[in-house]
Amino acid sequence: MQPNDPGRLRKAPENFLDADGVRTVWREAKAGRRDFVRAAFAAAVAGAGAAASPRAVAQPTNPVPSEGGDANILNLPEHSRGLGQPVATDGYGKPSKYEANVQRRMSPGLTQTAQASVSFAPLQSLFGIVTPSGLHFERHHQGWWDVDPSKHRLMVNGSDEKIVRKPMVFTMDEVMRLPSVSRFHFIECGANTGMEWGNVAVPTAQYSHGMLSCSEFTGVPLKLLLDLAGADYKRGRYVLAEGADGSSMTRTIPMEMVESGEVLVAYGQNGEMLRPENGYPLRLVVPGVQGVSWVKYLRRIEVGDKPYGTKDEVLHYVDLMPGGLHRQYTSIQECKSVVTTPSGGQVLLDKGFYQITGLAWSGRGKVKRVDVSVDGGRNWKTASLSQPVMDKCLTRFSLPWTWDGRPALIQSRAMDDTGYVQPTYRQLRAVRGTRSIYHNNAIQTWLVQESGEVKNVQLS
Ligand SMILES: Nc1nc2c(c(=O)[nH]1)N[C@H]1C(S)=C(S)[C@@H](COP(=O)(O)O)O[C@H]1N2
Ligand SMILES: [Mo]
Repeated sequence: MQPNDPGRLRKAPENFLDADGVRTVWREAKAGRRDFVRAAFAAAVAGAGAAASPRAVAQPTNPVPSEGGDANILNLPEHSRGLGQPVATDGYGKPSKYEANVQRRMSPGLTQTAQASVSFAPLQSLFGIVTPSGLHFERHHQGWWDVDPSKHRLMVNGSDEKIVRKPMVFTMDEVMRLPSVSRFHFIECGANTGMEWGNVAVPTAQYSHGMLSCSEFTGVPLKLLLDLAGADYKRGRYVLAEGADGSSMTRTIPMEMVESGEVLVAYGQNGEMLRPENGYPLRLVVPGVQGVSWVKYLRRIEVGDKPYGTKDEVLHYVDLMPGGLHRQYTSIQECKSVVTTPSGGQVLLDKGFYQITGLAWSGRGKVKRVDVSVDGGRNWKTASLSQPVMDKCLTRFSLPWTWDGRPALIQSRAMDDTGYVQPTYRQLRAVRGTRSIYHNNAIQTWLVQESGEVKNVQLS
């Protein structure tokens, strides 16, 4: 479609604000001030350099230069006249300085400590489905390490001598000599969107949904390592994965997942080695399963005949249900989606054309369909899905929309190839109550106000 009335959009405030600015947005969002975005933008415009300011983003594109002319097209800029820079000799490329505010960020809404342990990916600033490695979200239970790969070892053993006949210790070189596969998968922390359970309207998609990332992972199927070590798949129905950091991160993985060939012992992420924050030099990739099972700095796999019931399974990552029951061992990330544009913190500057776009995913398979509503779920239109649509991977959806300038309630609702449909908050709370932290996959609503400002709201 050829949009002949292009609407103009300001990006989320994170793109323009420094850390202090983000904290201000947060405080004002929490205080419920309707005009917090406007205030933040005033500050941002005053503070930012010309090229990075929202004004630059909002430049109208006139077919004919207006009276007096647009200096930016009439005058040859310096970079068209002089000699550019020689090849970048610092050995590793960086984003443009004008993109410096596209950052993963700690949530100013969480308790700030010297040892911050979560950062969120800036979903509202990203295109396609792959998260650049430097913007991948982080969650560290005991801080991150840059582990020396020449000293790193992976041990494969059994809970007794018979369950793994030939326990083995692999060096990185040995792991990397084996036949490898590369696959695109999302990773989502089970606590992603956790604050919304308590109806805390975090201001942007970064903080509501940013414990989510997607990469091409390269590694060896765990099944291959277990085969080499002579695992007994009749008795050995579970594996325990252990990380080499101080958090004693240990999780039970059912053997069916391993036998399917999906679980990877990965060293590659987006074409290069894993980043230290993401588990360098080795991490487990458990497609569809909540992030905590993707053990980083992976150093040991034990095969056993029953679930291990480790601290991160019985004490943590447990959901309090209505009636006081605890829900345990819920590891799969159910079908979910979020609109990233327009999303909280962004501002629509004009009526007219916008491309509504966002991300959908399911821990059970492929995204089959995404519907989008601009009236809070009364009417739905089916969005188009960008190809390829992959298994347990982020899927980009989009729908053209003409904003008439009146308030709109924007939602997306994903369905996966099992037929499961993403629930509303009302449906989710009817089953799960209000006291959970984990596994919130409810439909997200963004309110576009008449002013064009977009806010995080929940429909009851
Ligand atoms: N060894 C180890 N593995 C770990 C963790 C950890 O703290 N230590 N955190 C887990 C949690 S809770 C999540 S959500 C993911 C986060 O992965 P990322 O930091 O690469 O985004 O790693 C998981 N694996
Ligand atoms: Mo997590």
